[in-house]
Amino acid sequence: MLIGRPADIRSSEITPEGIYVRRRAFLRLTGTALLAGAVGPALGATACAAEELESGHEIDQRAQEKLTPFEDVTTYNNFYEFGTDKGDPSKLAASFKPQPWTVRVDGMVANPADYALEDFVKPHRVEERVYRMRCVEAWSMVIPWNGIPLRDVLRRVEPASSARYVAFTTVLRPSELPGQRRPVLDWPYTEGLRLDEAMHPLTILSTGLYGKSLLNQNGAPLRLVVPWKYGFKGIKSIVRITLTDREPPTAWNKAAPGEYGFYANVNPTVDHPRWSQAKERRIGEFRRRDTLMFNGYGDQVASMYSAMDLRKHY
Ligand SMILES: Nc1nc2c(c(=O)[nH]1)N[C@H]1C(S)=C(S)[C@@H](COP(=O)(O)O)O[C@H]1N2
Ligand SMILES: [Mo]
Repeated sequence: MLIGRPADIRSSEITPEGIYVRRRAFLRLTGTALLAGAVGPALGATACAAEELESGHEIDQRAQEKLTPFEDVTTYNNFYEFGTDKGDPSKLAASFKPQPWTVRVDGMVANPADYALEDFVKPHRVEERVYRMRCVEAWSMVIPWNGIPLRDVLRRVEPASSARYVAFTTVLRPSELPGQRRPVLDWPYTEGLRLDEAMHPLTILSTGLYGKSLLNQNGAPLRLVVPWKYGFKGIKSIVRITLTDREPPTAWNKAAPGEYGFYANVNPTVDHPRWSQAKERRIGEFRRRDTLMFNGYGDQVASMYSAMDLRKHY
């Protein structure tokens, strides 16, 4: 059952972490799931999961991974617009104003427009996706996102047949984003995907996590989530989405092209010049884990890269 936008969900209806943990197996088996928030449907989902598990359904070992606690997801962040320390965003983000918010869709599309965020999200089902997230700095989390598939949005604006890439731009607002007053990156932060990556069903635009609207430090009110890529591809606080026929410049690639490629697929066999990518530290755990090819989503995404040398296109 799908309810509305996370913003519509009353705090009394927010699913507590314990219920999220019990719903996990079901979420993995279906790949996506039900709305965020309401406890009734969540319990229904748990019952379904139990039935499927007892009937001997194949269980993905990785389904046993625990969700990263809300506290860690919202206080250990990379969002350089607020500063370069992991604790800066949660400390400095309170004065940022994520509403009202407008998203410009332009470039090679049949329907370019400036959308009020509500209108942008409203036509789409807000789904919950529990994704493993992997930062290029070799730490990882498991996060229950709420969002809409990017491909639903793109189909609605109708990319031209000549479009091959999607470019994204973060808001430029140095008065509220103190990090933008210093030339740490070439502001505003930009990112991009190839059109097939953008249309992949795993790729979402997130509006919330743990059934609540995104907090500013996580990229309110709208950010990209691409679970098989390093975290820096997940651009936050998006104000513009542009369809183009050229690979768009991206903030980290411009800053250090030898360290951050355009593709940035999680790959334990291709090291970053400063960090091995073979293992990762799951936030909240002590022993390091092996990093999985494509962050564990290879069955679903590897075919998009079969003709590419992933050492060259890192
Ligand atoms: N605009 C913007 N988006 C950004 C970043 C940033 O500094 N600015 N950091 C990226 C990096 S490196 C990571 S790992 C993720 C972290 O997202 P989280 O803090 O919600 O976990 O956001 C990505 N999106
Ligand atoms: Mo990152």
